[in-house]
Amino acid sequence: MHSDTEFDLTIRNGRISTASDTFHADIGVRDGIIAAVGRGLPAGRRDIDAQGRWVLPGGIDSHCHVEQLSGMGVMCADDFYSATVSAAFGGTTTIIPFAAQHRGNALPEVVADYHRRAAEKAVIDYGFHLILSDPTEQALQHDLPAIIRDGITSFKVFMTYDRMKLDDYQLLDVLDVADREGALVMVHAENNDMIRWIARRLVERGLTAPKYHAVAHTPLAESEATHRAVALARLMDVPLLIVHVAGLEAVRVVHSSQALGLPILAESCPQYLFLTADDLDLPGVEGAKYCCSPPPRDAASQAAVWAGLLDGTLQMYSSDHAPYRFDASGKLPKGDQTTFKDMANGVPGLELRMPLLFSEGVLTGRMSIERFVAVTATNHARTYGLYPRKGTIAVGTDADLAIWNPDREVHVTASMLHDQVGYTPYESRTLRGWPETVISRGRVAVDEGLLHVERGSGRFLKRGTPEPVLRQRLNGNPDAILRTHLRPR
Ligand code: DUC
Ligand code: ZN
Ligand code: ZN
Repeated sequence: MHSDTEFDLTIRNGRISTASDTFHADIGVRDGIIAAVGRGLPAGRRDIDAQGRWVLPGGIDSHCHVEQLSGMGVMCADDFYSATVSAAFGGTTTIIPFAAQHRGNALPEVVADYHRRAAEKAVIDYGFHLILSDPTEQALQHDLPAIIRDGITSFKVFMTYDRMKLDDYQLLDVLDVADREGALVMVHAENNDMIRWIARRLVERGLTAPKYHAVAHTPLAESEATHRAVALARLMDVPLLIVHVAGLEAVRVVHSSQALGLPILAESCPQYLFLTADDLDLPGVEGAKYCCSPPPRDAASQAAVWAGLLDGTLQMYSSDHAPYRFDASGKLPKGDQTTFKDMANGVPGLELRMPLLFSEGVLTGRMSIERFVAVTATNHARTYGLYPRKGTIAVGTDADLAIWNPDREVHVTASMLHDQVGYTPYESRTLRGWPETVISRGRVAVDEGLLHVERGSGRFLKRGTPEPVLRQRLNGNPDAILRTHLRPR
Protein backbone atom coordinates (compact mmCIF):
# COMPACT_ATOMS: atom_id res chain seq x y z
CA MET A 1 0.00 0.00 0.00
CA HIS A 2 1.14 3.57 -0.47
CA SER A 3 0.49 6.84 1.28
CA ASP A 4 -1.27 9.69 -0.54
CA THR A 5 1.95 11.46 -1.39
CA GLU A 6 3.84 8.48 -2.63
CA PHE A 7 3.88 7.47 -6.26
CA ASP A 8 4.29 4.00 -7.65
CA LEU A 9 6.62 5.50 -10.22
CA THR A 10 8.26 8.88 -10.61
CA ILE A 11 9.98 9.92 -13.84
CA ARG A 12 12.28 12.82 -13.07
CA ASN A 13 13.92 15.62 -15.02
CA GLY A 14 12.58 14.60 -18.42
CA ARG A 15 11.93 16.86 -21.36
CA ILE A 16 8.21 16.24 -21.83
CA SER A 17 6.37 16.87 -25.09
CA THR A 18 2.70 16.68 -25.92
CA ALA A 19 1.05 17.61 -29.21
CA SER A 20 1.02 21.23 -28.08
CA ASP A 21 3.86 21.87 -25.58
CA THR A 22 7.37 20.97 -24.52
CA PHE A 23 8.58 21.55 -20.94
CA HIS A 24 10.81 20.07 -18.27
CA ALA A 25 9.03 18.35 -15.37
CA ASP A 26 8.62 15.19 -13.34
CA ILE A 27 5.73 12.79 -13.77
CA GLY A 28 4.20 10.94 -10.81
CA VAL A 29 2.24 7.78 -11.52
CA ARG A 30 -0.20 6.08 -9.20
CA ASP A 31 -2.35 3.02 -9.99
CA GLY A 32 -1.44 3.21 -13.67
CA ILE A 33 -2.61 6.82 -14.01
CA ILE A 34 -0.61 10.03 -14.22
CA ALA A 35 -1.26 11.55 -10.80
CA ALA A 36 1.00 14.60 -11.01
CA VAL A 37 3.10 16.59 -13.45
CA GLY A 38 5.40 19.16 -11.86
CA ARG A 39 8.81 20.01 -10.51
CA GLY A 40 10.35 18.35 -7.47
CA LEU A 41 7.76 15.60 -7.03
CA PRO A 42 8.21 13.25 -4.07
CA ALA A 43 9.92 9.92 -4.51
CA GLY A 44 8.17 7.06 -6.16
CA ARG A 45 8.52 3.44 -5.16
CA ARG A 46 10.42 3.32 -8.41
CA ASP A 47 12.31 6.36 -9.63
CA ILE A 48 13.52 6.82 -13.20
CA ASP A 49 15.96 9.61 -13.92
CA ALA A 50 15.12 10.90 -17.40
CA GLN A 51 17.77 13.63 -17.47
CA GLY A 52 18.79 14.12 -21.11
CA ARG A 53 15.83 12.03 -22.28
CA TRP A 54 12.60 12.99 -24.01
CA VAL A 55 9.41 11.78 -22.35
CA LEU A 56 6.60 11.38 -24.87
CA PRO A 57 3.16 9.78 -24.89
CA GLY A 58 3.39 6.14 -25.86
CA GLY A 59 2.57 5.72 -29.51
CA ILE A 60 -0.80 4.61 -30.80
CA ASP A 61 -0.68 2.50 -33.94
CA SER A 62 -4.20 2.63 -35.27
CA HIS A 63 -3.55 0.60 -38.39
CA CYS A 64 -1.93 -2.79 -38.08
CA HIS A 65 -2.86 -6.35 -38.95
CA VAL A 66 -2.43 -9.01 -36.29
CA GLU A 67 -3.38 -12.68 -36.41
CA GLN A 68 -5.54 -11.82 -39.39
CA LEU A 69 -6.37 -13.90 -42.45
CA SER A 70 -5.91 -11.95 -45.67
CA GLY A 71 -8.54 -11.95 -48.41
CA MET A 72 -6.38 -14.59 -50.14
CA GLY A 73 -6.47 -16.78 -47.01
CA VAL A 74 -2.90 -16.08 -45.81
CA MET A 75 -2.40 -15.83 -42.03
CA CYS A 76 -0.27 -12.99 -40.63
CA ALA A 77 3.07 -14.03 -39.15
CA ASP A 78 2.43 -12.07 -35.93
CA ASP A 79 -0.02 -13.07 -33.25
CA PHE A 80 -1.22 -10.79 -30.48
CA TYR A 81 1.83 -11.63 -28.38
CA SER A 82 4.60 -11.00 -30.91
CA ALA A 83 2.83 -7.97 -32.38
CA THR A 84 2.29 -6.24 -29.05
CA VAL A 85 5.81 -7.06 -27.85
CA SER A 86 7.21 -5.66 -31.09
CA ALA A 87 5.03 -2.55 -30.77
CA ALA A 88 6.18 -1.97 -27.19
CA PHE A 89 9.87 -2.22 -28.12
CA GLY A 90 9.25 0.50 -30.72
CA GLY A 91 7.60 2.92 -28.26
CA THR A 92 3.99 2.08 -29.04
CA THR A 93 1.68 1.41 -26.09
CA THR A 94 -1.68 1.02 -27.82
CA ILE A 95 -2.59 -0.75 -31.04
CA ILE A 96 -5.85 -0.83 -32.95
CA PRO A 97 -5.71 -3.81 -35.31
CA PHE A 98 -8.64 -5.24 -37.23
CA ALA A 99 -11.23 -7.90 -36.57
CA ALA A 100 -11.68 -9.00 -40.16
CA GLN A 101 -14.92 -10.31 -41.56
CA HIS A 102 -14.68 -12.45 -44.66
CA ARG A 103 -17.78 -13.07 -46.74
CA GLY A 104 -20.18 -15.45 -45.07
CA ASN A 105 -18.72 -14.82 -41.58
CA ALA A 106 -21.18 -13.68 -38.92
CA LEU A 107 -19.91 -10.47 -37.34
CA PRO A 108 -20.53 -11.37 -33.67
CA GLU A 109 -18.45 -14.51 -34.10
CA VAL A 110 -15.65 -12.65 -35.86
CA VAL A 111 -15.43 -10.13 -33.04
CA ALA A 112 -15.64 -12.77 -30.29
CA ASP A 113 -12.82 -14.71 -31.93
CA TYR A 114 -10.45 -11.72 -32.06
CA HIS A 115 -11.35 -10.78 -28.48
CA ARG A 116 -10.50 -14.25 -27.27
CA ARG A 117 -7.14 -14.37 -28.99
CA ALA A 118 -6.07 -10.86 -28.04
CA ALA A 119 -7.10 -11.20 -24.38
CA GLU A 120 -4.94 -14.28 -24.06
CA LYS A 121 -1.79 -12.81 -25.60
CA ALA A 122 -1.56 -9.00 -25.75
CA VAL A 123 0.99 -7.29 -23.50
CA ILE A 124 -0.21 -3.71 -24.17
CA ASP A 125 -3.67 -2.20 -24.53
CA TYR A 126 -5.60 -2.65 -27.73
CA GLY A 127 -8.85 -1.84 -29.47
CA PHE A 128 -10.27 -3.17 -32.70
CA HIS A 129 -11.64 -1.80 -35.91
CA LEU A 130 -13.92 -4.04 -37.86
CA ILE A 131 -13.25 -4.98 -41.48
CA LEU A 132 -16.61 -5.28 -43.16
CA SER A 133 -16.77 -7.31 -46.38
CA ASP A 134 -20.34 -8.62 -46.26
CA PRO A 135 -22.82 -5.85 -45.45
CA THR A 136 -25.99 -7.93 -45.25
CA GLU A 137 -29.19 -6.57 -43.73
CA GLN A 138 -28.41 -8.56 -40.58
CA ALA A 139 -24.95 -7.01 -40.40
CA LEU A 140 -26.09 -3.47 -41.11
CA GLN A 141 -29.24 -3.31 -39.03
CA HIS A 142 -28.39 -5.53 -36.06
CA ASP A 143 -24.79 -6.64 -35.73
CA LEU A 144 -22.96 -3.39 -36.51
CA PRO A 145 -24.98 -1.25 -34.10
CA ALA A 146 -24.32 -3.76 -31.30
CA ILE A 147 -20.60 -3.92 -32.10
CA ILE A 148 -20.35 -0.13 -32.12
CA ARG A 149 -22.08 0.03 -28.74
CA ASP A 150 -19.50 -2.45 -27.46
CA GLY A 151 -16.68 -0.04 -28.27
CA ILE A 152 -15.60 -0.93 -31.80
CA THR A 153 -16.47 2.45 -33.21
CA SER A 154 -14.73 2.37 -36.56
CA PHE A 155 -14.68 0.02 -39.51
CA LYS A 156 -12.68 -0.43 -42.64
CA VAL A 157 -14.12 -1.11 -46.06
CA PHE A 158 -12.35 -1.95 -49.29
CA MET A 159 -12.97 -0.58 -52.78
CA THR A 160 -10.61 -3.18 -54.22
CA TYR A 161 -9.85 -6.93 -53.96
CA ASP A 162 -12.51 -9.18 -55.51
CA ARG A 163 -13.14 -10.94 -52.21
CA MET A 164 -13.34 -7.85 -50.02
CA LYS A 165 -14.63 -4.97 -52.12
CA LEU A 166 -17.92 -3.22 -51.65
CA ASP A 167 -19.64 -1.47 -54.53
CA ASP A 168 -20.67 2.15 -54.30
CA TYR A 169 -24.24 1.30 -53.29
CA GLN A 170 -22.95 -0.84 -50.44
CA LEU A 171 -20.53 1.90 -49.39
CA LEU A 172 -23.45 4.33 -49.16
CA ASP A 173 -25.29 1.84 -46.94
CA VAL A 174 -22.27 1.53 -44.67
CA LEU A 175 -21.79 5.30 -44.44
CA ASP A 176 -25.47 5.61 -43.57
CA VAL A 177 -25.18 3.14 -40.68
CA ALA A 178 -22.01 4.83 -39.45
CA ASP A 179 -23.80 8.15 -39.41
CA ARG A 180 -26.78 6.76 -37.54
CA GLU A 181 -24.75 4.83 -34.98
CA GLY A 182 -21.86 7.26 -34.43
CA ALA A 183 -19.01 5.34 -36.04
CA LEU A 184 -16.20 6.29 -38.40
CA VAL A 185 -15.62 4.58 -41.75
CA MET A 186 -12.06 3.99 -42.96
CA VAL A 187 -11.61 3.22 -46.63
CA HIS A 188 -9.00 1.43 -48.72
CA ALA A 189 -9.37 3.52 -51.86
CA GLU A 190 -8.14 1.87 -55.04
CA ASN A 191 -10.06 1.23 -58.26
CA ASN A 192 -10.35 -2.55 -58.49
CA ASP A 193 -11.05 -2.77 -62.22
CA MET A 194 -8.15 -0.55 -63.24
CA ILE A 195 -5.78 -2.75 -61.24
CA ARG A 196 -7.28 -6.01 -62.51
CA TRP A 197 -7.20 -4.84 -66.12
CA ILE A 198 -3.55 -3.78 -66.00
CA ALA A 199 -2.45 -6.83 -63.95
CA ARG A 200 -3.99 -9.27 -66.38
CA ARG A 201 -2.17 -7.77 -69.33
CA LEU A 202 1.13 -7.63 -67.46
CA VAL A 203 0.85 -11.32 -66.58
CA GLU A 204 -0.12 -12.22 -70.17
CA ARG A 205 3.13 -10.59 -71.28
CA GLY A 206 5.16 -12.44 -68.65
CA LEU A 207 5.79 -9.26 -66.65
CA THR A 208 5.31 -10.81 -63.22
CA ALA A 209 8.26 -9.59 -61.09
CA PRO A 210 7.43 -7.73 -57.87
CA LYS A 211 8.11 -4.35 -59.48
CA TYR A 212 5.03 -4.83 -61.67
CA HIS A 213 2.89 -4.75 -58.54
CA ALA A 214 3.54 -1.00 -58.49
CA VAL A 215 2.67 -0.73 -62.20
CA ALA A 216 -0.67 -2.53 -61.73
CA HIS A 217 -1.53 -0.45 -58.69
CA THR A 218 -1.29 2.76 -60.69
CA PRO A 219 -1.53 6.05 -58.77
CA LEU A 220 -4.61 6.82 -60.87
CA ALA A 221 -6.43 3.85 -59.32
CA GLU A 222 -5.77 5.38 -55.93
CA SER A 223 -6.67 8.97 -56.76
CA GLU A 224 -9.83 8.00 -58.67
CA ALA A 225 -11.10 5.84 -55.82
CA THR A 226 -10.15 8.46 -53.24
CA HIS A 227 -12.15 11.04 -55.16
CA ARG A 228 -15.11 8.67 -55.45
CA ALA A 229 -15.00 7.79 -51.76
CA VAL A 230 -14.98 11.48 -50.87
CA ALA A 231 -17.96 12.05 -53.17
CA LEU A 232 -19.90 9.24 -51.48
CA ALA A 233 -19.12 10.64 -48.02
CA ARG A 234 -20.08 14.10 -49.23
CA LEU A 235 -23.39 12.85 -50.54
CA MET A 236 -24.07 11.29 -47.15
CA ASP A 237 -22.65 14.28 -45.24
CA VAL A 238 -20.49 12.09 -43.00
CA PRO A 239 -16.81 12.04 -42.06
CA LEU A 240 -14.55 9.58 -43.83
CA LEU A 241 -10.98 8.47 -43.20
CA ILE A 242 -8.75 7.51 -46.13
CA VAL A 243 -6.16 5.00 -44.94
CA HIS A 244 -2.62 4.46 -46.24
CA VAL A 245 -2.43 7.45 -48.59
CA ALA A 246 0.52 6.86 -50.93
CA GLY A 247 0.31 9.03 -54.04
CA LEU A 248 0.69 12.71 -54.74
CA GLU A 249 -2.67 12.95 -56.47
CA ALA A 250 -4.46 11.21 -53.62
CA VAL A 251 -2.89 13.69 -51.17
CA ARG A 252 -4.22 16.48 -53.41
CA VAL A 253 -7.73 14.98 -53.47
CA VAL A 254 -7.72 14.84 -49.66
CA HIS A 255 -6.38 18.38 -49.42
CA SER A 256 -8.92 19.85 -51.82
CA SER A 257 -11.82 18.09 -50.10
CA GLN A 258 -10.67 19.52 -46.78
CA ALA A 259 -10.41 22.95 -48.41
CA LEU A 260 -14.11 22.60 -49.29
CA GLY A 261 -14.77 22.11 -45.58
CA LEU A 262 -15.49 18.39 -45.83
CA PRO A 263 -14.69 16.22 -42.81
CA ILE A 264 -12.15 14.05 -44.61
CA LEU A 265 -9.29 12.61 -42.58
CA ALA A 266 -6.30 10.72 -43.83
CA GLU A 267 -3.44 8.58 -42.71
CA SER A 268 -0.09 7.59 -44.17
CA CYS A 269 2.61 5.11 -43.23
CA PRO A 270 6.41 4.69 -43.12
CA GLN A 271 6.52 2.87 -46.47
CA TYR A 272 5.30 6.02 -48.22
CA LEU A 273 7.83 8.25 -46.47
CA PHE A 274 10.90 6.02 -46.63
CA LEU A 275 10.46 3.73 -49.68
CA THR A 276 9.76 4.22 -53.37
CA ALA A 277 8.70 1.89 -56.19
CA ASP A 278 12.42 1.53 -57.04
CA ASP A 279 12.78 -0.59 -53.89
CA LEU A 280 10.58 -3.25 -55.53
CA ASP A 281 12.99 -3.51 -58.46
CA LEU A 282 15.37 -6.17 -57.14
CA PRO A 283 16.62 -9.46 -58.65
CA GLY A 284 14.22 -12.41 -58.64
CA VAL A 285 11.42 -12.13 -56.08
CA GLU A 286 13.43 -10.11 -53.54
CA GLY A 287 11.26 -7.06 -54.24
CA ALA A 288 8.32 -8.90 -52.63
CA LYS A 289 9.64 -7.65 -49.29
CA TYR A 290 8.55 -4.16 -50.35
CA CYS A 291 5.16 -5.02 -51.89
CA CYS A 292 2.18 -3.46 -50.19
CA SER A 293 -1.03 -1.87 -51.37
CA PRO A 294 -1.01 0.87 -52.35
CA PRO A 295 2.66 0.49 -53.26
CA PRO A 296 5.39 2.99 -52.48
CA ARG A 297 5.54 5.45 -55.37
CA ASP A 298 8.05 8.03 -56.66
CA ALA A 299 10.03 10.81 -55.03
CA ALA A 300 7.34 13.38 -55.80
CA SER A 301 4.71 11.31 -54.00
CA GLN A 302 7.07 10.75 -51.12
CA ALA A 303 7.54 14.51 -50.84
CA ALA A 304 3.77 15.06 -50.99
CA VAL A 305 3.18 12.60 -48.16
CA TRP A 306 5.86 14.30 -46.04
CA ALA A 307 4.29 17.69 -46.77
CA GLY A 308 0.81 16.36 -45.99
CA LEU A 309 1.90 15.04 -42.61
CA LEU A 310 3.60 18.34 -41.81
CA ASP A 311 0.80 20.66 -42.95
CA GLY A 312 -2.09 18.69 -41.41
CA THR A 313 -3.65 17.26 -44.58
CA LEU A 314 -2.69 13.85 -43.18
CA GLN A 315 -3.41 13.62 -39.47
CA MET A 316 -2.08 10.19 -38.66
CA TYR A 317 1.02 8.12 -39.22
CA SER A 318 0.40 4.39 -38.70
CA SER A 319 2.45 1.34 -39.59
CA ASP A 320 -0.07 -0.67 -41.64
CA HIS A 321 2.00 -3.55 -40.26
CA ALA A 322 0.94 -6.48 -42.46
CA PRO A 323 3.41 -9.19 -41.50
CA TYR A 324 4.12 -11.92 -44.05
CA ARG A 325 7.25 -14.00 -44.04
CA PHE A 326 9.51 -14.24 -47.10
CA ASP A 327 8.58 -17.89 -47.65
CA ALA A 328 5.67 -20.09 -48.74
CA SER A 329 3.67 -19.14 -45.63
CA GLY A 330 3.46 -15.52 -46.79
CA LYS A 331 5.09 -13.69 -49.64
CA LEU A 332 6.09 -16.66 -51.78
CA PRO A 333 3.30 -19.23 -52.10
CA LYS A 334 4.89 -20.48 -55.35
CA GLY A 335 8.51 -20.06 -54.33
CA ASP A 336 10.61 -18.19 -56.85
CA GLN A 337 7.84 -18.66 -59.44
CA THR A 338 5.51 -16.43 -57.41
CA THR A 339 4.08 -13.58 -59.47
CA PHE A 340 3.24 -10.17 -58.07
CA LYS A 341 -0.42 -11.24 -58.18
CA ASP A 342 0.15 -14.25 -55.90
CA MET A 343 2.02 -12.57 -53.09
CA ALA A 344 0.51 -11.36 -49.85
CA ASN A 345 0.28 -7.59 -49.74
CA GLY A 346 1.94 -5.78 -46.91
CA VAL A 347 5.12 -4.85 -45.09
CA PRO A 348 6.08 -4.97 -41.42
CA GLY A 349 6.51 -1.71 -39.49
CA LEU A 350 5.08 -1.88 -35.97
CA GLU A 351 8.44 -1.61 -34.21
CA LEU A 352 10.22 0.84 -36.50
CA ARG A 353 7.29 3.17 -37.24
CA MET A 354 8.18 5.69 -34.54
CA PRO A 355 12.00 5.35 -34.55
CA LEU A 356 12.06 6.00 -38.33
CA LEU A 357 10.06 9.22 -38.02
CA PHE A 358 11.87 10.34 -34.86
CA SER A 359 15.21 9.94 -36.60
CA GLU A 360 14.36 11.19 -40.07
CA GLY A 361 11.64 13.69 -39.15
CA VAL A 362 12.37 15.11 -35.72
CA LEU A 363 16.14 14.88 -35.40
CA THR A 364 16.70 16.22 -38.92
CA GLY A 365 14.61 19.27 -37.99
CA ARG A 366 11.98 18.50 -40.60
CA MET A 367 9.16 17.85 -38.08
CA SER A 368 8.61 19.43 -34.67
CA ILE A 369 8.48 17.09 -31.71
CA GLU A 370 4.92 18.29 -31.02
CA ARG A 371 3.83 17.31 -34.53
CA PHE A 372 5.55 13.96 -34.06
CA VAL A 373 3.47 13.37 -30.92
CA ALA A 374 0.33 14.46 -32.75
CA VAL A 375 0.77 12.15 -35.75
CA THR A 376 2.05 9.13 -33.79
CA ALA A 377 -0.30 9.28 -30.78
CA THR A 378 -2.64 12.19 -30.00
CA ASN A 379 -4.47 12.35 -33.31
CA HIS A 380 -5.09 8.60 -33.23
CA ALA A 381 -6.64 8.90 -29.78
CA ARG A 382 -8.82 11.81 -30.84
CA THR A 383 -9.88 10.27 -34.11
CA TYR A 384 -10.79 6.89 -32.68
CA GLY A 385 -12.51 7.81 -29.42
CA LEU A 386 -9.66 7.18 -26.95
CA TYR A 387 -8.87 10.76 -25.97
CA PRO A 388 -7.85 11.90 -23.38
CA ARG A 389 -7.36 8.55 -21.71
CA LYS A 390 -4.69 7.70 -24.29
CA GLY A 391 -2.43 9.81 -26.50
CA THR A 392 -1.28 12.61 -24.22
CA ILE A 393 0.50 13.41 -20.96
CA ALA A 394 -1.80 15.02 -18.38
CA VAL A 395 -3.06 14.36 -14.89
CA GLY A 396 -5.74 11.69 -15.00
CA THR A 397 -4.64 10.01 -18.21
CA ASP A 398 -3.26 6.48 -18.49
CA ALA A 399 0.48 6.45 -17.79
CA ASP A 400 1.47 5.26 -21.27
CA LEU A 401 4.88 6.77 -21.91
CA ALA A 402 8.00 6.30 -23.97
CA ILE A 403 11.33 7.66 -22.75
CA TRP A 404 13.49 8.41 -25.76
CA ASN A 405 17.25 8.72 -25.79
CA PRO A 406 17.87 11.21 -28.63
CA ASP A 407 21.59 10.39 -28.71
CA ARG A 408 21.33 6.64 -29.15
CA GLU A 409 22.27 5.37 -32.61
CA VAL A 410 20.75 2.12 -33.78
CA HIS A 411 21.80 0.10 -36.78
CA VAL A 412 18.63 -1.64 -37.98
CA THR A 413 18.66 -5.36 -38.65
CA ALA A 414 15.72 -7.77 -38.83
CA SER A 415 17.29 -9.84 -36.05
CA MET A 416 16.99 -7.04 -33.48
CA LEU A 417 13.24 -6.73 -34.03
CA HIS A 418 10.62 -8.63 -32.06
CA ASP A 419 8.13 -9.47 -34.79
CA GLN A 420 7.97 -12.85 -36.50
CA VAL A 421 8.55 -11.59 -40.04
CA GLY A 422 12.25 -12.33 -40.49
CA TYR A 423 13.07 -9.28 -42.61
CA THR A 424 12.57 -5.55 -42.55
CA PRO A 425 12.32 -3.18 -45.51
CA TYR A 426 14.55 -0.84 -43.48
CA GLU A 427 17.48 -3.26 -43.09
CA SER A 428 20.88 -1.59 -42.55
CA ARG A 429 19.58 1.91 -41.97
CA THR A 430 21.13 3.81 -39.11
CA LEU A 431 18.59 5.60 -36.96
CA ARG A 432 19.17 8.26 -34.33
CA GLY A 433 17.07 8.24 -31.18
CA TRP A 434 15.43 5.25 -29.54
CA PRO A 435 12.61 4.63 -27.03
CA GLU A 436 14.71 2.94 -24.36
CA THR A 437 12.05 2.73 -21.65
CA VAL A 438 8.40 2.15 -22.44
CA ILE A 439 5.64 2.35 -19.86
CA SER A 440 2.16 0.91 -20.27
CA ARG A 441 -0.45 1.95 -17.68
CA GLY A 442 2.33 2.69 -15.23
CA ARG A 443 4.01 -0.68 -15.77
CA VAL A 444 7.57 -0.58 -17.06
CA ALA A 445 6.94 -2.73 -20.13
CA VAL A 446 10.35 -2.41 -21.79
CA ASP A 447 13.63 -1.30 -20.22
CA GLU A 448 17.26 -1.90 -21.12
CA GLY A 449 16.25 -4.14 -23.99
CA LEU A 450 14.10 -6.44 -21.86
CA LEU A 451 10.37 -7.06 -21.69
CA HIS A 452 8.82 -6.82 -18.22
CA VAL A 453 5.10 -7.38 -18.84
CA GLU A 454 3.18 -10.60 -19.07
CA ARG A 455 1.39 -12.24 -21.92
CA GLY A 456 -2.33 -11.43 -21.58
CA SER A 457 -1.79 -8.31 -19.43
CA GLY A 458 -2.94 -5.89 -22.15
CA ARG A 459 -6.52 -4.68 -21.87
CA PHE A 460 -9.25 -4.19 -24.44
CA LEU A 461 -10.13 -0.54 -24.94
CA LYS A 462 -13.81 0.08 -25.40
CA ARG A 463 -13.73 3.19 -27.53
CA GLY A 464 -16.13 6.12 -27.53
CA THR A 465 -17.61 8.02 -30.44
CA PRO A 466 -14.80 9.23 -32.73
CA GLU A 467 -14.17 12.98 -32.50
CA PRO A 468 -14.74 13.66 -36.23
CA VAL A 469 -18.20 12.13 -35.86
CA LEU A 470 -18.98 14.20 -32.76
CA ARG A 471 -17.75 17.35 -34.51
CA GLN A 472 -19.81 16.66 -37.59
CA ARG A 473 -22.89 16.15 -35.45
CA LEU A 474 -22.37 19.59 -33.96
CA ASN A 475 -21.36 21.40 -37.14
CA GLY A 476 -22.79 19.27 -39.94
CA ASN A 477 -23.97 20.99 -43.05
CA PRO A 478 -27.69 21.64 -42.48
CA ASP A 479 -28.25 22.16 -46.19
CA ALA A 480 -27.01 18.73 -47.20
CA ILE A 481 -29.61 17.24 -49.51
CA LEU A 482 -29.85 13.87 -47.83
CA ARG A 483 -29.79 15.39 -44.38
CA THR A 484 -32.76 17.60 -45.23
CA HIS A 485 -34.92 15.05 -47.02
CA LEU A 486 -33.98 11.59 -45.86
CA ARG A 487 -31.98 11.66 -42.67
CA PRO A 488 -32.96 14.56 -40.39
CA ARG A 489 -31.09 14.42 -37.11
N1 DUC B 1 -4.48 -2.95 -47.13
C1 DUC B 1 -4.03 -2.76 -45.93
O1 DUC B 1 -4.50 -1.87 -45.25
N2 DUC B 1 -3.05 -3.51 -45.45
C2 DUC B 1 -2.47 -4.57 -46.14
C3 DUC B 1 -3.01 -4.81 -47.47
C4 DUC B 1 -4.04 -3.89 -47.90
O2 DUC B 1 -4.53 -3.96 -48.99
ZN1 ZN C 1 -5.87 -1.39 -47.12
ZN1 ZN D 1 -3.75 -2.33 -43.57
